[in-house]
Amino acid sequence: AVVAVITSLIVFSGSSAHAAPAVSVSVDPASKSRVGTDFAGFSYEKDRVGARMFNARNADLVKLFRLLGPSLLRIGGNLVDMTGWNPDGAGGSEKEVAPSDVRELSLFLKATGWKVVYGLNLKTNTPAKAAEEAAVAAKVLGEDLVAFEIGNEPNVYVKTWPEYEALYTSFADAIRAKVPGAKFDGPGEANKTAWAEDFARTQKDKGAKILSTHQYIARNTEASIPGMLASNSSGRLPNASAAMEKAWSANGIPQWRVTEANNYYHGGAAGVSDVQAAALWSLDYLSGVAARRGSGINFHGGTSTQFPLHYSPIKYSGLDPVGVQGVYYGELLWKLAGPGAYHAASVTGGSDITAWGIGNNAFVNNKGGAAVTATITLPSGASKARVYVLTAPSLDSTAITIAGSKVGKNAAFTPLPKTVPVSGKKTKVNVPAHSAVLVTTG
Ligand code: BDP
Repeated sequence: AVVAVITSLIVFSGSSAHAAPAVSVSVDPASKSRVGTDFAGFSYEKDRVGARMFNARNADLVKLFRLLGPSLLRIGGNLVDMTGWNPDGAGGSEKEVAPSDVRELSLFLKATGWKVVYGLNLKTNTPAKAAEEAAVAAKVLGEDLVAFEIGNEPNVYVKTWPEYEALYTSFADAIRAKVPGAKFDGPGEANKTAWAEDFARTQKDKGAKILSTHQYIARNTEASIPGMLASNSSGRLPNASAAMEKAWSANGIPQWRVTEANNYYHGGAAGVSDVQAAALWSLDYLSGVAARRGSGINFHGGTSTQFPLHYSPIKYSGLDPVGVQGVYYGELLWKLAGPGAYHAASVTGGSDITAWGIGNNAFVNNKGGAAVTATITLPSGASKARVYVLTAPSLDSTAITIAGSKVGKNAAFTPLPKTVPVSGKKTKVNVPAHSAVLVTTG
């Protein structure tokens, strides 16, 4: 009788769970852009260099960077314009950066394989001092230096483009005089793109390599999971990506990039910025920037002396990582697919589902509350695929896993992706509610 009861329970649960709603995902074989290895990066405050957060002996941090990399670390934030440069300093101070701190950063970059965009103080500095620091940074960082960024979000303290152009030029000219061939990114406005066209047009022949913007959805007093998840389909983020694509493509500057971003500014909000919903949000944002032919996003994080950074991909106690949070998992799932060509995808059926491809790999991002069965048409054929599910018990949960594995504070990550058959270009996968799935064929 026990056996009969168990059997009927199994049969009952099998039929009541009936087939999850069917969704069709068709990945466009054509591609207009490429996802490089450094697409999903990080952004940190400048004072973290003086504090020596970036040192090759910080073994857990080195491993957490390596798991996502090699990628691009952007150093800047509000603290770039409050941190001094002391060519004779002993180093190890949050207040000022000294040459030995830059050497520590360089060893960290060597240990992780990452490169850096190095921010210089604009607001409380002189062109001569910025040029002195730039010369040391260029010498110490060598090939690992991608560009200098002059000031953080200058639109907050400079009113007009002509004023900014004059100020930027006085710094960039002084830097170029000391560092021939110096490369720059800019203008890096906060939540605006008004100066992007002007910057691309006027600076592309003067060493500007990256046309940049910084984007957040809104202030943290507005933080909500539904608002965050909706932010990739309308509003500031997609509008800014469209404007950046336009300014970049019309003016022949090598690339455009979101050199600093995260969900809600003023540090984000616990329970929104650091949970499963933030992982799904970061994936859609990465896809949105790739669709607009951007070269990547530097998600802001680490720690700040201004306020807690709840949105930080890596969580810290002092200078040491204690674990990873929502945005790190989003960046990691993204990284598991690349590098490769970016492919748009169409989705029929279901709600709150987005999809795209990188190379011959596909993402299905199910923000909705219902599990679905997705039939995916890949860009090309394959015989089998591996399925990585990024999931958590709920959208506001921090218990996030990818293919059954969490990421430890020491970057321990042991995913066990399931293998599924591919017939021609088609494969079928289950996508749980509030979860993202990556199907890889490589
Ligand atoms: C950006 C700043 C960064 C802050 C962030 C925030 O560049 O330093 O941490 O806002 O407010 O505008 O969270």
